[in-house]
Amino acid sequence: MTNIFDAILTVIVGTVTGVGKAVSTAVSTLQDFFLVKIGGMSFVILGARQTGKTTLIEWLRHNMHTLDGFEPDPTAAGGDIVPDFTAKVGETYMKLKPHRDVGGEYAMWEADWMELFRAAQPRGILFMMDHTEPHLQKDALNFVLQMIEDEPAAARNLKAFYILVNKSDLWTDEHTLDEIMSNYRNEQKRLKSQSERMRYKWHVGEGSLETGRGVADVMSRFFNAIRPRPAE
Ligand SMILES: Nc1nc2c(ncn2[C@@H]2O[C@H](COP(=O)(O)OP(=O)(O)OP(=O)(O)O)[C@@H](O)[C@H]2O)c(=O)[nH]1
Ligand SMILES: [Mg+2]
Repeated sequence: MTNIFDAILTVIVGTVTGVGKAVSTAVSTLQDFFLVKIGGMSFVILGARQTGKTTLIEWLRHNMHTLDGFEPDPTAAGGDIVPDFTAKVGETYMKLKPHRDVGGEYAMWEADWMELFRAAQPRGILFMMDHTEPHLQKDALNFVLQMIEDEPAAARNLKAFYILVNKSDLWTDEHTLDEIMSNYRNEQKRLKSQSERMRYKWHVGEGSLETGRGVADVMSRFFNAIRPRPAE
């Protein structure tokens, strides 16, 4: 088994006002400030195979610029190492430490996802989906909901569960988001009742990492939902 701490995305986050174009200076000032004032938080990116987890990390790494010619291979068991990077989401600068990017094949759920969840005790779960294979994605979503249920210690920091239905460039002409999500009615009911009981926010958003459409909006909302409130 790989060291599960390698699979955590740790984020240090904050808002900078009055920042001009000197992003690198701003980011280092911000890190000094927020490392002391706020500390870190963690979120995990889960989702069935080939839904865009690796692409999302790459897109954040490129400060949310659309990616040309990025053609990832499926992420293998144990994951891939990703170097640290900084990214800006909305007005929020982040230092991300994505030690490892985990894969979405069924065999990895029980092993990699479960241990990742226990070790990360994440503030946020970003669950990636697309318009294909509803049976498989339903299983993946139920697996995560059950994991939250079964692992209260790991779920205790959870503030937000966001679903991102990716690849809208491929489905938006034929389907609405509601049509796609109608395959997941029971799961959404389950998510709603669990979120009320455990007091986390949930949201379903859509976007395309291919064109960049919609994703920045979902990510800003997500980071806002999991951001620790600075001490008064
Ligand atoms: N058309 C389109 N393709 C996308 C989009 N986002 C990702 N892809 C493609 O979808 C495929 C899977 O993307 P990955 O990022 O590897 O998905 P993953 O979730 O990391 O996959 P696993 O590691 O196998 O679990 C790749 O060929 C991507 O180029 C999108 O918004 N639109
Ligand atoms: Mg991957």
